[in-house]
Amino acid sequence: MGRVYSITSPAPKGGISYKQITVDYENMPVILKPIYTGICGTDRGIVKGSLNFAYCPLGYGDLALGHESICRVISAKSNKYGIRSGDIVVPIVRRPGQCLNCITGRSDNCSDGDKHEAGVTGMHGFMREEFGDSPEYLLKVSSDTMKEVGVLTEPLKNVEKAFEVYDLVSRRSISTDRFGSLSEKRAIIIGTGSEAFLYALKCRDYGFQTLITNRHPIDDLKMKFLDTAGVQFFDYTKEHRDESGWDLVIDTSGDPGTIMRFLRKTNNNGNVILFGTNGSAPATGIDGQDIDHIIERNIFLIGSVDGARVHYELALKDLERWNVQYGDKIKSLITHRYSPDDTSVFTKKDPLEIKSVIDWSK
Ligand code: DN4
Ligand code: BGC
Ligand code: ZN
Ligand code: ZN
Repeated sequence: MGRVYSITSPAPKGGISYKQITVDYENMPVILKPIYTGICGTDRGIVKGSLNFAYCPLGYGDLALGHESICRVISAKSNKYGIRSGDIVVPIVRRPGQCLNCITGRSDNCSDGDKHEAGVTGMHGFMREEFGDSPEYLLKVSSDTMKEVGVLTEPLKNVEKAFEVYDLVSRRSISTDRFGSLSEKRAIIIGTGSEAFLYALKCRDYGFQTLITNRHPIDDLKMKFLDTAGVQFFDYTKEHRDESGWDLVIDTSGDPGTIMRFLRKTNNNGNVILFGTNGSAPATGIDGQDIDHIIERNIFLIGSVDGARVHYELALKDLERWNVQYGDKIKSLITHRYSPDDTSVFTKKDPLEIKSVIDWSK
């Protein structure tokens, strides 16, 4: 069975444990061994007990964690998806229920909530020495160069999905500038975690003037990375860079007060993507003027979660392209590598972290 990161009673109690839980997988058609599993705000939120939507699989009092991973196929029964022993794959997190969106391949837009997510909602995750899966939920990674940065496929697929929604809603008006581009349009990303960095790269691909902000300064390594990508950082508690307003606001903090601060400076026909989730964030006040501002300026609020297979595919393509465009820099997004024996990564976040991964070869 080997090592499994699991937690008991995800919410409201929370708390990481490191024990052997028995999950039968031997009869599954594909057996996988993780190469890397990534850690993000969702894992830490579950461990802290602040994500009330997390729950254990039916019949279990524990949940094996892990939804971001890149794995080696140890063995595979013959299948029509071309998954073979030795392949490198990224497993899909969300598993469909019975609603129309789910049965048509868009469980990211599940209509009744009756889906499951590995390591999050009712399904054991990938932070296990070995686990089993069905081939239809595995995405083959063809190039060996993606073995490392491929672990970013899962977090990036969320960004791809959010931009699919952005593409749809931004068509309601002319969203480009006088040159027909976005070079005079301004995007702001709230938060400086791994998802925020991926959003920043995507905003640059779109051609936005891209800024990223937090309530404290960030270290030189992060600054250097942002500099390479042409993204500006500012600490909003010290500086104001909102004189000409925002055309796109992307929140990864989940903090209502901070969201409102930037929403109040959103331009006509602006879009606000709400992405960060933090059930323990404090309440904030919204008054009539805020509502008027949203209405009179045609501001569109987008809530976006998860992504479908198509977004995993887009994410892989973007990572391959960025790997060429930014060279080794893209690898530097993975700042920390932990041994599976070290559970501290779930409760502490090193200020220098962009993406922490567990290296299962350790
Ligand atoms: P993360 O690394 O915890 O990033 C959150 C960022 O927000 C950190 O840089 C925080 O800074 C920053 N932050 C917190 N409060 C504030 C504030 N008041 N003002 C400015 N910045 C603030 O998490 P992540 O990058 O892995 O994910 C971002 C969020 O998206 C998390 O809440 C996830 O649960 C959520 N998420 C949603 C989806 C989805 O909808 C997918 C993946 C993640 P500091 O506290 O670290 O200094 O599909
Ligand atoms: C995952 C998504 C998932 C979301 C909410 C995120 O960390 O990337 O696939 O839908 O958490 O559970
Ligand atoms: Zn994640
Ligand atoms: Zn559904």
